[in-house]
Amino acid sequence: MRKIIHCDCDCFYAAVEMRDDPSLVDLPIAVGGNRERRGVVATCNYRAREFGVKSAMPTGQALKLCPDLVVLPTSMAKYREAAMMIRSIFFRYTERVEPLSLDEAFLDVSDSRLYRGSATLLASEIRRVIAAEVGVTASAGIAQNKFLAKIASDLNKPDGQCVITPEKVDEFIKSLPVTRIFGVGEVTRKKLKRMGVGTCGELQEVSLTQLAKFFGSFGSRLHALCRGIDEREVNANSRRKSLSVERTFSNDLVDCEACIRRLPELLIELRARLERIDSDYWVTKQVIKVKFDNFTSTTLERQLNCEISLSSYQELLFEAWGRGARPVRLLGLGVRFIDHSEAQTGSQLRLFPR
Ligand code: DCP
Ligand code: MG
Repeated sequence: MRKIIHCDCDCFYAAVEMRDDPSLVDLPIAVGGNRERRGVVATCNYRAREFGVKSAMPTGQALKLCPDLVVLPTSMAKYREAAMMIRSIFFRYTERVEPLSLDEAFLDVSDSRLYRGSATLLASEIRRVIAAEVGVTASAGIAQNKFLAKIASDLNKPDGQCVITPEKVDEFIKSLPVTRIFGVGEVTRKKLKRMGVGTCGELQEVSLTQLAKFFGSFGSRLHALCRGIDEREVNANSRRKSLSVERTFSNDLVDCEACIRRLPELLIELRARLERIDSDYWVTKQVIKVKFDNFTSTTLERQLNCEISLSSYQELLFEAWGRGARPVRLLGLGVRFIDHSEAQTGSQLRLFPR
């Protein structure tokens, strides 16, 4: 039986800002772009969340919900520094650390002898050290696999932790909404709903054959996850090869121009995601994905000569759209990476903008 800890900082960017200016602690604060420039909230503290403010919300809307909201610009260098300190704390306890983004990671502590092998006590210790040395709080989930640990870390946020012991898994998973399964987005959720499935318990009633028929290879993964089974290793060397954001539109975009109009918002989202991963990734390609109303899809990628830019996504989109030339239900925007540590001195490689 493995022991996995998923550790995730609480309102991370906002927590760093509150640490550096304690007068902010009791105020509702958000970090992100300002209203005038039509920015979005990257995150906000828990005080602001009481007003309904949340990540990815336009700052203008956040200020309507919470007129006293203090909006601070992002200071990525500071967040990165805090993130690196946190990461080095993880490595004191195990080498098997898999960072997911700046503020979260999986730790496989199966072999740890500290605290007589109690992952629960180990998680509290790690959280205590992070608070003492970095000055921000983190929450943790402890379970036998990554899937359950990640869900658990959300349950007692902020500054809390939750253990799902092996004997509790069956009971826990039964009532879990299927939307908590990574990869179950709006489209899958609706499909499942039509099948009468809303929870993992209900999903367990659907046969593997049926799931494979409806969801292809994702079907067998659903079959396992809804039973709390997840064999994925904590992979300390895993490197991302790509990153993308995509959106399915409730109304199809009628033509190429309508698609192009949606690019800026997707690009903002992509840039924010890029900032949250390590800085030693080099972007080598820009990728665009278009899914048409007849469910055919096409992707197009292009080597990057300089920074990622709206104009080159526009060009790619224009070309990709031309392959189907019909209404579009989904647009995706992405990049491919080369790992900095493997990177040769290629003339076409550039670090993405910060
Ligand atoms: N972030 C962002 N844009 C988003 C989501 C997050 O820029 N749409 C940034 C700001 C967050 C950080 O990434 O501080 C970590 O993301 P989390 O999803 O872990 O959110 P928080 O740590 O802010 O809050 P929580 O306490 O819910 O984990
Ligand atoms: Mg977090």
